[in-house]
Amino acid sequence: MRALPLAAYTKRDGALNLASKLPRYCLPPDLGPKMYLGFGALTPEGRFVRASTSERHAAGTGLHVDIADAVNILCHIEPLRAPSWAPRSGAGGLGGPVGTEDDGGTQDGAAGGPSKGWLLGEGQTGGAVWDIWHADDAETICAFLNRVAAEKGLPLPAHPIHDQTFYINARLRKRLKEEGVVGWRFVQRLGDAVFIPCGCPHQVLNLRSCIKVAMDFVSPEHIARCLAHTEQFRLLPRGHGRRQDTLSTKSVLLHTVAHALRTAGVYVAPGYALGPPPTLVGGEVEYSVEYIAAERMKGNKLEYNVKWLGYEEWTWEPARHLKNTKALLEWQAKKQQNLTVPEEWVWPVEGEGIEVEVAVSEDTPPAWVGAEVLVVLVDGTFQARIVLPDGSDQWEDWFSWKEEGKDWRRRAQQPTAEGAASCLASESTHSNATHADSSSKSVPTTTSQERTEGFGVDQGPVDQGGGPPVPGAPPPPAGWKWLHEGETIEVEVAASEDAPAVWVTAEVLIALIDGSFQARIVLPDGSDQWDDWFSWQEEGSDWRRRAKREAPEEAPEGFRYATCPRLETDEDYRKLVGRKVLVAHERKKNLEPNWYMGRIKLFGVSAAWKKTCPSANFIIKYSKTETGNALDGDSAIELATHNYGVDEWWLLLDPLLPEE
Ligand SMILES: O=C(O)CCC(=O)C(=O)O
Repeated sequence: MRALPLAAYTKRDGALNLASKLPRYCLPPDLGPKMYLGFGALTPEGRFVRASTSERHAAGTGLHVDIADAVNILCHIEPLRAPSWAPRSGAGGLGGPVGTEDDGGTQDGAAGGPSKGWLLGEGQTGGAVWDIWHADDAETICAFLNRVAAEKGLPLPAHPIHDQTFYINARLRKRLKEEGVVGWRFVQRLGDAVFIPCGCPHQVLNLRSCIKVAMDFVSPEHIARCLAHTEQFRLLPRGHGRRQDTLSTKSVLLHTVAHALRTAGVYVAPGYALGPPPTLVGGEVEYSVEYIAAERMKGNKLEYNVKWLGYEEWTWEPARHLKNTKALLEWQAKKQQNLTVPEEWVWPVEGEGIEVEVAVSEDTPPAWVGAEVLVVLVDGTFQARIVLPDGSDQWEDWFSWKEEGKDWRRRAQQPTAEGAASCLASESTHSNATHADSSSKSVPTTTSQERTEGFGVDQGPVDQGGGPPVPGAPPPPAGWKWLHEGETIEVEVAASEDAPAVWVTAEVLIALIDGSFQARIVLPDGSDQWDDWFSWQEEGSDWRRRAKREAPEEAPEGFRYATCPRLETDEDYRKLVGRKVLVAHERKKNLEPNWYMGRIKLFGVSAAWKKTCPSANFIIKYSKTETGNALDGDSAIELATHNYGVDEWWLLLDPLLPEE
């Protein structure tokens, strides 16, 4: 791997390999190296072997595209050898079910003039014949192969390239050329490195038995194609072998942007920052824990918030990752000391301004700088964001009630509500919570009910932020199903005082051990989003779990699931009219949550329909016979690529062909 050409791109930590920008807390994508053990297809007489299906597959790789860029090196070749099985005279049986390399090889560009023995000649020195087409030709090739399949009476493939069942032989290449699509055909010899840009359809035929080693990478030039292919793979039908995001493309992109901003001197939240590389201990990658800052229950598992040495970031780690560490012992000792928060202590609340003591460098004396409380935990610890007064840096750190007056202190004067019109609501709620009379009981005086009202759930998306958890709130009863971070739920929201409340989806951001949690609510039309806190007691009233919506394994009788077509222009959308769909419905008064079949009736919906579904763009017609009497008539819905899929909202159906 040290000898890879263009190391800046191809090496795992290459500066131009965007996959290298993923921080260590992300699951690394599988970039290889991978090995292709190829079986030689050519006999010394220049014929193709007749072989079993599995041997034919080993003799090459059918037409496909890869989700990343790749470099492929031919490391070993075997001499041409007469096979123990019968050689096929003239025609050969290579490739997938449609194409076969049946003319002994025709060089592209040779205008139909087959150069007899060309492959044999190449077979003396070469290992494998490659065909690569330009990524821009992929769509034309797809359409072409669909036609070829139809001509042969074969069922339409889910995707003619991603299925990897075609080999484009000389005859098909000639037809493709007549349609203006010409690829590159070349022979890979021992030691040759072939670069395959992401998105380029390619196929390989091994002339001799050989070993190739390939490594994937993500070049800045092709990240857009990687994203487009991730999306194409996502839209493939359930069970399709390529329906995976093996590259974590969006994470790669996100961290690349964060890396670029950071390099340019722009502040990037610590979660996106890269730190120094880890050390290798006994062959295992190890990072050093600087200290533990907090703990929480995630589901029924204990997790610690860890500050990593050399990184400006914390991550939540399962307890088992910290077994026997000094940091854990220190944390447990600290917890012991911190255990009881004094009754009279005034709890800080999320969003509150405090001051913390900071020394900007070793030579400067410590100074008090402003900080904002981010998360408060029930043990009296809290996380705060510290911003240097000149704006040159900001970071997050944890503090405890014990450190008040030493490491942090309350602001002498809280900012007045008049100063920040846009924050009026949250300021006033904060003052409910923080300005409890310090002579009386000092825990925040808001109840979870007050919190909810104060932050606008049920009253519309007017306020940003949300109240903190309430220390001492009763924990959920045994058997209550804990929410986990990242889970999707639904919360009740009214867009204005007159509008009826509707359920919209929200994502759980932080789940605390008292059963309260913070969720991010995003309006369906994308016009607004905000975070809010909920408690376990509010389940069923202010929030509910999302009904499970996994499409049935089998499409309705007489149909099969189709791949989502490109949906970009109005024309693309209009083409859907008349097609059958399976649509997920949530529980309604007389309707069981289920997937129901309907027909796409109309593209474009009236304002009246928009009231029932603001993002709707289609009308679906349901019939009693097709929905088991559950639905009848028209319904508005948004049909788009982002909500297409077996665990999303809709799936297209194609009627089965007679032979399927
Ligand atoms: O060598 C082969 O059989 C296939 C190689 C290939 O398709 C790749 O590296 O992407």
